[in-house]
Amino acid sequence: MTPVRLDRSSWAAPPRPVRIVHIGVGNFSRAHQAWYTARADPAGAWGIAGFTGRSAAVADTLGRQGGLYALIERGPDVDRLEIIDSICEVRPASDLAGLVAAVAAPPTSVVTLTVTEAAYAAAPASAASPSVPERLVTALAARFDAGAGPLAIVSCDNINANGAVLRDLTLAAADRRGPRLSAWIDAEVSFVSTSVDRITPRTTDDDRRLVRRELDLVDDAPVVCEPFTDWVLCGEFPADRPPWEDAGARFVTDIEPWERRKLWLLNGGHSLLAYCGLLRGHATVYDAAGDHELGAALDRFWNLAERHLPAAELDLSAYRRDLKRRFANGRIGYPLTQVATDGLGKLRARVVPVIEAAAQAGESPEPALQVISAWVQWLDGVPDVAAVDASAGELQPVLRSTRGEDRTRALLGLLAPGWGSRDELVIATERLRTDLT
Ligand code: CS2
Repeated sequence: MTPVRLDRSSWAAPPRPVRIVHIGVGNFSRAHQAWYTARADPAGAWGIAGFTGRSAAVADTLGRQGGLYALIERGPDVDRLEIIDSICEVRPASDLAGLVAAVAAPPTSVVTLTVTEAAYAAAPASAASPSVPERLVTALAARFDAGAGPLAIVSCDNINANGAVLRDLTLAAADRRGPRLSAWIDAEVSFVSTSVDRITPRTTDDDRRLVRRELDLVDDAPVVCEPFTDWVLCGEFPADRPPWEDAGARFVTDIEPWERRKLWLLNGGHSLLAYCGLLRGHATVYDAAGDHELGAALDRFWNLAERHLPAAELDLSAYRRDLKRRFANGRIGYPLTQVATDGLGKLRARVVPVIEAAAQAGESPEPALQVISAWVQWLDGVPDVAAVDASAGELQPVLRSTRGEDRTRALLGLLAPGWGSRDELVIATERLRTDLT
């Protein structure tokens, strides 16, 4: 039988009406928010208009398929495939007019974002390539002018207090355009903080072949993810929202413990395995987690982080057990090079706070500093930092002009204010260099 090309003509249900705008349609958002929306909304009342993030390629492939794609849930033993149909339009990031129109449309009630950690660094905007908050403000200004009413903006990136950080950046960008717009955003637009979790490796040709074999479909844009998923949200939805709780999302009044648990243990653990693992010649999280010495380093890091997390509500031992199980899913093959990208922004969010918490408590931060040390060492071997870090603009001057301990000092200074002059951190980072390699 000749496989059918996946597109809207081969799909029975009509496209859902667009009520959500998503910025940063990558694999993760398609394994996560789009999956939650599809699952929570069987009647098809909530469609997503997606805009790409850094890579525009998915606008073509997914756009040709009318937003449809197969999601491959890759368990330790089997794959489960389903077609996700919550995305109805896909546009490139360059389509600012499209974003403006979608956000200003009265039926739109929610804007979700997965734009990566680097987008939250208060980068100076330029007219040629506006920052994410600048684009958001342009779109919000149009909504204000259209009198289209309140809206919720939901950040789904791996940084602490992501909603509050995005709110500050957006209000600062709005202030530059005049007080009426920022007053309206302040009163009518809510910024929801969320903690998101689902391990989503890059798609391979084997995955495309699997969809062809299993579903008789030609899908150029399938997504692979682990079966586990979690979404914790905190904030108001002044318009409406899909009943995401029907798909397992949790709404809480205090997000901080949840986001810290996830950022420090899962993401921090990933970064430890990535930098130390790459230096030791491993390729995937599975390989690195199976390395005895790295497993022990991970436990030391988690022990330190755990001492600075609230124990009672978080059930940390079960969480850690679960993480070990998730990292040991050999069929996921999550590449360490994928985790290693964008280290500057990622480490600021997932490892720096653990080091600060330990230092403030008078404890040795070394189990966490080990990750920074491995990152510094790994950067020494990176030929072109622009290819591996969205914050290359900050890293390049340091990498060009420093060597050895000076470089370590300068990199620490980029990670956190004041760290460049903390001799004890510089010395320990240098000393830890050889520990796990
Ligand atoms: C990973 C995350 O690549 C990385 O930096 O740590 O993408 C991680 O897989 C997700 O946050 C899991 O929810």
